[in-house]
Amino acid sequence: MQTKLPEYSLPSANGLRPTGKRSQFIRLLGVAFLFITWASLSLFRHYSSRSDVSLLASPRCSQVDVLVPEKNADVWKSAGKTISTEEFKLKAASLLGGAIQIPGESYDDMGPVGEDSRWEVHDKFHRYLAEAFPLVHATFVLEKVNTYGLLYTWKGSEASLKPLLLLAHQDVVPVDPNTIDKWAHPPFSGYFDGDRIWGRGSSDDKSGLIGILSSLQVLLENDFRSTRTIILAFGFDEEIGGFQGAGHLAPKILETYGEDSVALLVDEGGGFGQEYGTVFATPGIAEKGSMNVRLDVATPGGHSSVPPDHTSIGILSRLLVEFEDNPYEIHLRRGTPTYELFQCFAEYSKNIPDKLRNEIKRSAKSDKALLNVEDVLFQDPLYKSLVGTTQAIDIIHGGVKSNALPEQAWAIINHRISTQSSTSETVEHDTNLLVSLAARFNLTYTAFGKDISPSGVPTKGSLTLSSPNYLDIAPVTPTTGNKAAPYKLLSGTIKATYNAYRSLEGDNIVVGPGMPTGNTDTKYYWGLTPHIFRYKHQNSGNGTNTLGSGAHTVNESISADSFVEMILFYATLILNVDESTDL
Ligand SMILES: *[C@@H]1O[C@H](CO)[C@@H](O)[C@H](O)[C@H]1NC(C)=O
Ligand SMILES: *[C@@H]1O[C@H](CO)[C@@H](O)[C@H](O)[C@H]1NC(C)=O
Ligand SMILES: CC(=O)N[C@H]1CO[C@H](CO)[C@@H](O)[C@@H]1O
Repeated sequence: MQTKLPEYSLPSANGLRPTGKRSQFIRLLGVAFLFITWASLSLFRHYSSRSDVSLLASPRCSQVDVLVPEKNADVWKSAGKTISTEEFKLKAASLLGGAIQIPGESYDDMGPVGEDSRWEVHDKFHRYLAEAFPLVHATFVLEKVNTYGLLYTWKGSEASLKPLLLLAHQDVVPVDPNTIDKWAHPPFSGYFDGDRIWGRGSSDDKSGLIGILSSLQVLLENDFRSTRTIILAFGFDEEIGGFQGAGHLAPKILETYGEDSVALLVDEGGGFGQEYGTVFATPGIAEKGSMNVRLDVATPGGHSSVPPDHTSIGILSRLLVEFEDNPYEIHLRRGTPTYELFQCFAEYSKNIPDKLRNEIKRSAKSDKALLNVEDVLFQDPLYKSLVGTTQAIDIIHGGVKSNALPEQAWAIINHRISTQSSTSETVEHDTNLLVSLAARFNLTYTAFGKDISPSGVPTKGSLTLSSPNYLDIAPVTPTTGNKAAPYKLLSGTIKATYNAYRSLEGDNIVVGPGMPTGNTDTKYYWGLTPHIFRYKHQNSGNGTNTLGSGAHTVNESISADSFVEMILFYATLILNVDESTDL
């Protein structure tokens, strides 16, 4: 991380548009795939009472029917047959294993493409893909964007239909060399033990990338001919913000197809899993915003033998205490993705404690019940963080010598902005918070480009607030109403895949809105479609292990069965989207 961030002043929030500086910020964002389902479900454990409640139809968290390809039924059946063989599982495991063996680690201090040789490993990865998926490479046109970004296009026979866009990323987070001996199997072995495929990227996100290509390879082998254009965009630096990969791929696609030109976009994200008897899938339909706020305090220097009452460091400390003493007020609000997901739990979790179920249901009308639900849910800090605007003082700097008064001191506060709030609200909140302290310390006060110094006080120094970088909250993907066709198609596809993989009939998996705590490459794609889904059909089991797959840590692995089901999901999705007349 750079210690000196670029400075600029923030315009009114409505005027915020992606800029180079915004992109630099995106680099700083951690990417987490802690999806809401598992957090919440484990919370429900705090309640011990259990009772079985049958699934009842309800207007809240309404579910769609299983959606099975019809026009493409033959392709789906024959591809499904291939995918369900033991031979296919072995092949899939070996394809993923081979991909894991070509690391592609993204480090925070990566230099530009062409200058930093660490990017070059992706060349080898590209050669691997071309060999592993010959039919895909014979069918799709492949363009390389900013050298390592992969843009695959297969023009459908019907040019008037909006394309399907599938995303995944080639890069992985680095493996800490000190942890290598803690892995059950070496992190870049791609070892398949007959049950799981091991290594960095097995879950995040080489399974997505290899899963998408495998599904297309199988569909092509089974004579699929696409009506709708299919675009695949694989960035190569998602783990450090995606600026060089998705940051170049998205504008390129936008240039070719225009605004709002894509039917739907699916990127990595939430999966599915079971707790208390009900299986939930939680595609991410929203993402929080993010903003770094820098506080600069400047005061006159001098010898520390004749100090003022407050040095710049002392003043800065007091300002920071003010932040921690006044965290953002956080409330659960109706209509937000998190709240609607709780409604799904109340509606469909077979064994959720009655008391909590009733309160969640009552909260649709009763403010008191809403507060009760909030009380319970906010006992888990993860929830509070997901729902509200957070603040973390992450960098502090000041002083150069033990006998010299510090002329400058600065700190950076990282905010993750609630989907219920905005960049401008965050700016306003932080500005107002320090007004009286600026006056008390007799400082001139410049906040986000505006001079709001108190008048008539002698100047003892200056306080400047600025935002070196920020990311607005993502537009929320429609899940209800007349714009929800893509969400419904995705939901029906999830159900069809789940059933087909297990030879089940009827409704066996509930789909509800999810949200990641961090950001994905989708942040670059907002202009292409409002229908952005962060979903990977990955089985998280019984919800006991939040990052069960070891993503970003030791022992990252994926079960081969789960990977095969993921491939079936992509194949089903591609066929359903291909024949849909609703998109
Ligand atoms: C990784 O898995 C191995 C084998 O199951 C286990 O011995 C080891 O403790 C795990 N490492 C961590 C850090 O969980
Ligand atoms: C600010 O200025 C006022 C008016 O001169 C003075 O009374 C007060 O002590 C000053 N406060 C600080 C912290 O210097
Ligand atoms: C989704 C999933 O893997 N659920 C499992 C949870 O645990 C029960 C009991 O072991 C299994 O039967 C489910 O398949």
